[in-house]
Amino acid sequence: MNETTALTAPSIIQKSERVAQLHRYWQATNYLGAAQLYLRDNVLLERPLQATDIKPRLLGHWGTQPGLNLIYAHLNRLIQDTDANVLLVVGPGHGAPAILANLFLEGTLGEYDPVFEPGREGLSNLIRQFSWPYGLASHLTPGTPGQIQEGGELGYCLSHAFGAALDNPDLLVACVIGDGEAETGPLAAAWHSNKYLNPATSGAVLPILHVNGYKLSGPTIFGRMSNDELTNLFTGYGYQVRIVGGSDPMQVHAEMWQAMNWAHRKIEAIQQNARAGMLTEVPDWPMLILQTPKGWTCPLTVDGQPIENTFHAHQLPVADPAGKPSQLKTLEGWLRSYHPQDLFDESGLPFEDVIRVCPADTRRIGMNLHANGGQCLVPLELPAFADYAVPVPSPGAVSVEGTHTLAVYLRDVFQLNEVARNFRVVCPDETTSNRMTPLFEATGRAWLGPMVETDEFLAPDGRVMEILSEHTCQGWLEGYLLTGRHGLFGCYEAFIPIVDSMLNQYAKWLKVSKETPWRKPIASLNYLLTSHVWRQDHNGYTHQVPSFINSVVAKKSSVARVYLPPDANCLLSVTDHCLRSRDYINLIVASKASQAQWLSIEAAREHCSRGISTWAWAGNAMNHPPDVILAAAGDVPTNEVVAAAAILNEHLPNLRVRVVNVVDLLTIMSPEDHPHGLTESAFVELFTAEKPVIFAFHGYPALIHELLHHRTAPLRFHVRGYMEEGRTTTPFDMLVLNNMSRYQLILAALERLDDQPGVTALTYWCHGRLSEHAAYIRANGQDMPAVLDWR
Ligand SMILES: Cc1ncc(C[n+]2csc(CCOP(=O)(O)OP(=O)(O)O)c2C)c(N)n1
Ligand SMILES: [Mg+2]
Repeated sequence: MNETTALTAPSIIQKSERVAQLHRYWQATNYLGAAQLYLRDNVLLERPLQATDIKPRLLGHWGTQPGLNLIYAHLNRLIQDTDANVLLVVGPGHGAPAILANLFLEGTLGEYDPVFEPGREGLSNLIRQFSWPYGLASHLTPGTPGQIQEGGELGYCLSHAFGAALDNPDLLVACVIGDGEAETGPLAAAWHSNKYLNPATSGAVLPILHVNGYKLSGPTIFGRMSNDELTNLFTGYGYQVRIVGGSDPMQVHAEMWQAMNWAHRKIEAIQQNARAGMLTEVPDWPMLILQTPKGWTCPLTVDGQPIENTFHAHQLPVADPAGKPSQLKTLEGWLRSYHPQDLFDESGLPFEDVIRVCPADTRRIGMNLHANGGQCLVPLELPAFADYAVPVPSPGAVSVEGTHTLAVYLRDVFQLNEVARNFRVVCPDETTSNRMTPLFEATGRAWLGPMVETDEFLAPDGRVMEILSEHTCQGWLEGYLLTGRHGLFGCYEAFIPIVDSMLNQYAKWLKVSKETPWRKPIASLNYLLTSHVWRQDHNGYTHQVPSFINSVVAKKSSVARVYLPPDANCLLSVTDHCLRSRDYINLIVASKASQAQWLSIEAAREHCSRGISTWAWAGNAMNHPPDVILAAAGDVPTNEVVAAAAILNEHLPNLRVRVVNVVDLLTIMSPEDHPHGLTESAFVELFTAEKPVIFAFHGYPALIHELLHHRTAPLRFHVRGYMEEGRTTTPFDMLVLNNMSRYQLILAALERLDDQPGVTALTYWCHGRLSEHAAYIRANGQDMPAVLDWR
């Protein structure tokens, strides 16, 4: 659409009149934003401002607000003129009062919560409830209509925006990035998302870098770069850059109006070209850089100190209006500078022309369907996982690479959902290494950049998203899930803690979403961690980090789930379950190495649905009470426990050993602590009330003690796991180094048994084996045959 048609679209009002209206709207949002920070009464300044009108606790941020309001106003105008379907992602989520002010004026806030309906009462509620205990939060939250991120922790808006745009061809995701935020590593990496977004099949992202010059108490790097430097940098990233800047509102409005039209036209041209089959390279998507003063329109100085356009404007330009009469006057002058009486009538409603820039109905930003992703969720069509089963004639009879088996199943998930286009895998370039190459029989690796003959599996429309940035992988997937689609994050176990902090924020989002009545359930965030701590044959100590389990377990029990499938059939069952689940963070840890298989697919289904069960075939207690219990959680620990039980049975046939396997880790927690926790009676049925339990765990042993805290007689649980002992060595030596080899598990059991014939001999035998192992690997460079050939 060109400028002329844009002008005639909604009405015949002259552009200058519309700019004036847009400005009045901006003034109204600025007024409401500032008022939210300070006022508990006299919200429209109908009488002189008094100290008692000021909130007792002043919280919140002003500095980012005028820029956010300006962007929102101009997006509204663009939507009116083009009918664009705009999802707004706001990096500086600390500017919540600005976004709330816009949602209030467009009416959506009141539609979600009648307490904020337009009118005097709603307006008072908005202003009073901001930052009030149990009122509106000082950051964006899942309770904010139209939003898919809180922005509390900075750095993720751009990857979220790209994740939201994927496979949403009609969506325009406008993304406001703070200039401080743009200094973060995750944000810096996310610029490259343009190499993955196919304009033929996906929507567009319009990045708007909000250069107000300052972060919290210092200048920003971007704020002190010249326009040439900025243009060169972002041109190098592949964007067409347009800079809008100034401190004269009317000039900025005029430039921003044009810039928005320019960006929209560029986006349309890129999409039309690609959709006509003419995509040949990474499109040069438009981006805007908005340079306006931090805290724009607040007092220039307060008590002689410069405020506007300095870092002092970040939070509260006027720090103590209730305590200092001079500051009360300054605040009143500032608030009155917006002329609230000219913006709102006596009933507290905005004058009609003030909100004429707001789009109608579902085009309002607060009403964007995709922001409440559960509303657009189409369940995945999943193949019957049993069709992919590994035949297991008897426990341990065959060995396979579990992730390869799973990849064949996931390949068909891609195929079955090819038309719905609602499933993606993200991964920091490890899909092949993780033995998941079968995925590429169904789809490619997304890639719009240049390709050479020796590349493998690259495709402009690939659904496996590989970038060596765990942050970007996580951000894309979050954006994709939050807008109602499905996915899986495949990652080396050692490097997933890079996104630990993103996990924290996402878990908080999910918890609060579940408590927000209008948020519909979305597909769970599924992690598949392979290449795990116990099988780092060629990477060694740096790649041995099982700490992500601790991170997930620490999250609210309503969202955290941890699965340690002991073999490929269990991995299939668990993954099928996770892909069907909603609103959880599912952590699956499974080795990519070839491993013994234990359960038939029927037995795997049964075991996984219980989450924990006795493996009668692996022990010898049958229906009798056991003398000792060997428990395992994790594929490698399972192998050791099964081996230890077999050796015990061979050497001490009268000793009753029970083997318990844990696939759903949190079943061992008490039901008061986690919804998956077994009842105490079921727990005692498995572990007895007093017998010793030797527990081999995939991760750090202290975690199991923590999880068992409320269980019957927890001190009889003796946990072995990773103790930060590692190096480049054999797989079995890793177990020995960490005291979790079969021989050490047996020794741990024997220590806790009453003396009985054979115990001393077996103790000597185990020590002998350990000495033999130490000598053997040093001499031969691999594990001894007794271990390698054991079935
Ligand atoms: C990752 C992260 N580090 C630090 C902070 C603390 N913090 C909150 S706001 C802010 C400054 C943000 O500056 P900018 O992105 O430029 O936003 P604006 O100027 O628009 O307020 C900082 C450092 C944070 N929220 N997230
Ligand atoms: Mg800034």
